[in-house]
Amino acid sequence: MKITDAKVIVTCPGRNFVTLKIETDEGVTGVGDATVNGRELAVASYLNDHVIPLLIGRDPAMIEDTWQYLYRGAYWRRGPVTMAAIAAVDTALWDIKGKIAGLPVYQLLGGRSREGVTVYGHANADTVDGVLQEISRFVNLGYRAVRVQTGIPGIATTYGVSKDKLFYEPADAAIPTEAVWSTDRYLSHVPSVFARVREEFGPELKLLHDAHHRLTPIEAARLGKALEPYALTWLEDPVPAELQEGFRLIRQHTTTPIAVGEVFNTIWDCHQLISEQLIDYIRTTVVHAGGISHLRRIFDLAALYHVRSGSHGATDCSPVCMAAALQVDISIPNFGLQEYMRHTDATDTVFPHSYRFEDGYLHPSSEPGLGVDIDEGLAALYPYRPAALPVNRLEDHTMHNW
Ligand code: CS2
Ligand code: MG
Repeated sequence: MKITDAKVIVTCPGRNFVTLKIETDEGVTGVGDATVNGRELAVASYLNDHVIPLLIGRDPAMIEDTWQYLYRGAYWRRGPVTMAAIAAVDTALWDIKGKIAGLPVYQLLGGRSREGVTVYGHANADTVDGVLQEISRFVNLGYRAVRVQTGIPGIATTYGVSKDKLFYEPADAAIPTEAVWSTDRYLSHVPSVFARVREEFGPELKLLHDAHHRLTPIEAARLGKALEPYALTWLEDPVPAELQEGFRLIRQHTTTPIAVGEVFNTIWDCHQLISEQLIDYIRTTVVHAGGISHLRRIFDLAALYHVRSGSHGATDCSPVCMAAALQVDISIPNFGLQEYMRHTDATDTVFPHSYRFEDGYLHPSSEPGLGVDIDEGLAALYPYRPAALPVNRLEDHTMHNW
């Protein structure tokens, strides 16, 4: 069997997505998500100019050799663009392998390890009362876990509080919009929000919170300690994670579990965090961390150190990424949680898929392959639209982390 062609499809059914479709001489095709929010065209070019010419004529069954070829052969290894391109190829080849075998990919990864994939939704609002309403909505939809994000008094807008409640698209302008941030206001407000949430919903509901890379380790330690009475499932991205040993300081002060990794793209980005047990959940996902093959390596390393998965699943992870992530989630032994930010109806129509939400779980497709495709005709109706993620400045205008 040979790869005969591959194409990059950029579409914008409400937000931009980049999808790789690989074709073979036996008519079997496979798809892979290559979307990096705000850098979509960079990945599209990397695929078109530096990857697809190398794929033509290769045996699609040689998934590992192709991964190693594209990784080691790049010379300039790692990084979000390179690894998203490799991820898309890897995912599409697993899709093809499943179709050839007549099996869903999870059967090639060792089969099911659980009935369903527990997911969490995003409850967010400007006010605490609004948050309580949103949490009720997700509980009534059957969610067992909810991420809680609120507005901060004295700050006009903040991460995670979206206009549209079912999905969240922060990349809202061609030139980054600028938000203002105050760590002091944030730290003095958030614990009171979780006190109200626990008072309203009791101890059972799994609660999560995303600090979105905005604190220093001692600030994160202070927040983690303040949140201990509310028993969060995880505090996410407390600090920018380039300094992996910086998490030792957080660990010294708080038992609030830590989740990190959505911006990581290789196992080396999280090796120290995992092997020193500085985190409790690793949030790497298919599209950003080298595809199904590399994600499995990360989760297998994590399993040695009691670290569970908690894969990123924001709106900018396409249904192709979600379909692939669920094939991994259902099979690994150390699954933790899967983020599930729903997509617009237009997106779901462009990407027909057979995973489904039921009773707080996502259930992966059992069709051969990944159980997702892209309708190229429909995709062509939604041309690319320049969109960048916001930037964040402190109140004195100093650049901060968004
Ligand atoms: C967030 C993401 O879902 C999350 O945990 O961190 O929404 C993130 O802000 C976006 O994926 C960025 O494109
Ligand atoms: Mg996050």
